[in-house]
Amino acid sequence: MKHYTSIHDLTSIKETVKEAIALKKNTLQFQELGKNKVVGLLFFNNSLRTRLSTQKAALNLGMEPIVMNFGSEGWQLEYEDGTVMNQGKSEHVKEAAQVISQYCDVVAIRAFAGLEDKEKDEAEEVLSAFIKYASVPVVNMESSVGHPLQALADAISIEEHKPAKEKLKVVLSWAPHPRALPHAVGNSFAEMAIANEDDFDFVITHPKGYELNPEKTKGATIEYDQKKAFEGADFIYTKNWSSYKDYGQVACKDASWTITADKMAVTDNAKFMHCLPVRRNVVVADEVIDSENSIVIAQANNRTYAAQIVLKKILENL
Ligand code: AN0
Ligand code: CP
Repeated sequence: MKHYTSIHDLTSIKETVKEAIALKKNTLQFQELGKNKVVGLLFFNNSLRTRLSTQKAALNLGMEPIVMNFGSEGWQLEYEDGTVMNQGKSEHVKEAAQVISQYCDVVAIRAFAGLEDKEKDEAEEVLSAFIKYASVPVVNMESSVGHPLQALADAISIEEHKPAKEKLKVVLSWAPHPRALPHAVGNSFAEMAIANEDDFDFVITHPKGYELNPEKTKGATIEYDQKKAFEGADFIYTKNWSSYKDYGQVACKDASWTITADKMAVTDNAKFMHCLPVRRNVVVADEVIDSENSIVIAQANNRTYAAQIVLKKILENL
């Protein structure tokens, strides 16, 4: 594998999940693979899990992680070609990406959607510029439209916590949030779940008008009645996203979409999942996130092994 920008960069999600679970049993077995190799983690936005778990993954592989926060520490980058740079931006991504490639064997990038200009977000300005100008492999640590390391960790978590059933009912439920959030987590979870359609009966539930990009959800069942969607579910994956149609707007803050124990009661003893960070008692009630069925902490732990298996595949191909 060269770059990891989407879950579809994996030859097989199923095989990768198996490999990650095997890796978990002996996390330091590939220490030689990353020896004298550097991964540069570039953050254009905040992070807790991605930042720490990707560093941990690199250390487990014997790599040296170096981290830079562009939001507060880097020069402001210009992305447009041919601009007269006489405004706020100090450096063009053309130079920045080539320079960083001389210091790093792999570059990983977090750059959220701006949620103002749909076309610009869908063009993945930051991620694509690094793929274009960097001479080393690029890993997506949540871009405008995807969070494939999260989706891989989610797939690992489902495999580890699934009941013994032929087919699992996996539900992605929108929940309210005071701020406008990106579509990346929802998109990547949907892509992963749809790719697993032989094993998952995948349902997305959200208020009318909150449809994600239909290209990302082709093959999923959309159910506007949240309680109906929850019936018989094995996994409830919750996430807020802002409107896609009315791009970036918070059109609904309806508290009746919060995940509560009475909704979980209609599931088949479903596990509760969320990528974190989560706003308690807005997105999910304490009684659910603190319940035995909540696997959010185990899910966050799997971020390390998702990143580790991805970095391992990239190192093997250097
Ligand atoms: C981000 C999002 O919704 O994309 C990161 C989630 C991993 N969440 C927030 O900004 C709260
Ligand atoms: N789930 C996730 O990506 O968390 P962070 O934003 O804290 O990295």
